[in-house]
Amino acid sequence: MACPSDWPEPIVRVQSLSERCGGVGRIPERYMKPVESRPWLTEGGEEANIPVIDLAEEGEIGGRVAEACREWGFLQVVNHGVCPELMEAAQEVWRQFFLQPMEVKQAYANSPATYEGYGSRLGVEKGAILDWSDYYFLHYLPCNLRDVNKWPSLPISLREVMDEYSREIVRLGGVLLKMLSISLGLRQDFLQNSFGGEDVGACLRVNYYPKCPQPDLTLGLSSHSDPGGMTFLLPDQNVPGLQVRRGDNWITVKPARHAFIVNIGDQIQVLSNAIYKSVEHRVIVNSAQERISLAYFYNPKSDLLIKPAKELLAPDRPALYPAMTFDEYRLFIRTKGPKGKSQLGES
Ligand SMILES: O=C(O)CCC(=O)C(=O)O
Repeated sequence: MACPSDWPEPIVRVQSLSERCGGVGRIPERYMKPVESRPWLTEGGEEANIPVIDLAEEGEIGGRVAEACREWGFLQVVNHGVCPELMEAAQEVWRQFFLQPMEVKQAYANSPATYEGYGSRLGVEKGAILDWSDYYFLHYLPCNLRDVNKWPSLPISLREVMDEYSREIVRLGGVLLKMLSISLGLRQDFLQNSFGGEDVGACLRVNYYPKCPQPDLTLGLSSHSDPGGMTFLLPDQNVPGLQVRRGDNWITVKPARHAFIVNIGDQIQVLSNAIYKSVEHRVIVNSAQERISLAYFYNPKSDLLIKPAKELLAPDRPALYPAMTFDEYRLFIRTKGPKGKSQLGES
């Protein structure tokens, strides 16, 4: 199975739809979710928030990291060593990119063959109900997939800022993998080695959620779990939107200042034999403000077999997943688009 080289229908930029309706009116039917998937924006917000972990804290944080990964599949890390100015610059260059005229962005229009570039849909199912967002997708690692000519050339500082930002995310990925290995009772280099050592994958999706005149009928990004290893999300500091599933509820994340929101992806759920959970999340939109987030996916080398760690198996805890490469695995989401956790056999 391979991804088709073109979209099944002409691409419509959500930003153009949003600008055309000027914040009032109706959204096209293609963006209206079935009633059971719509967000309930008027409900009293849950007070809970995902755990915040201070990486500079003295003493034992492993227990709290383990609890967050078991119970939430999500945590926020602060004092992670990435300079706040760099985080702000990364947000700002992408804001400037999306504010440019459509012709400039169109030069980077993507296709489902690799998804690299400027996009407006995930999945290639004809007639699918779409999400209220545009995005930009690019590869950083492995080096042979990195082609900076496919990164926007404007604003002028974007490539330099994103190169530095990417290096920092890869460094932080190593720190977190070590922490997760230890907290699972494995050798500290276990997860890094399972991911391919130095040969990990790293790619970025910058999500742009335009203002939406009927936010209660649609979603910026449908419920999904991340197919890869681990995600480092730089949320919009000013506009909430990310919701994490907690049983039958959706918790709206309140980002801590200059935090990264880190979530466990499906590959770590597999490697940990479901001790750590890759949890569904989704994004709501609003009629007052657009929102930008940077989701950096830190992934295993794509042709390595990923399977539950034998150290975590026992007669009463047999392997829950078959061995599979990440290449085979991610084809599911690239063809079907975001669909809960159905790729892990969970409904
Ligand atoms: O925009 C967000 O807050 C979340 C984005 C996300 O879940 C994704 O890009 O996979």
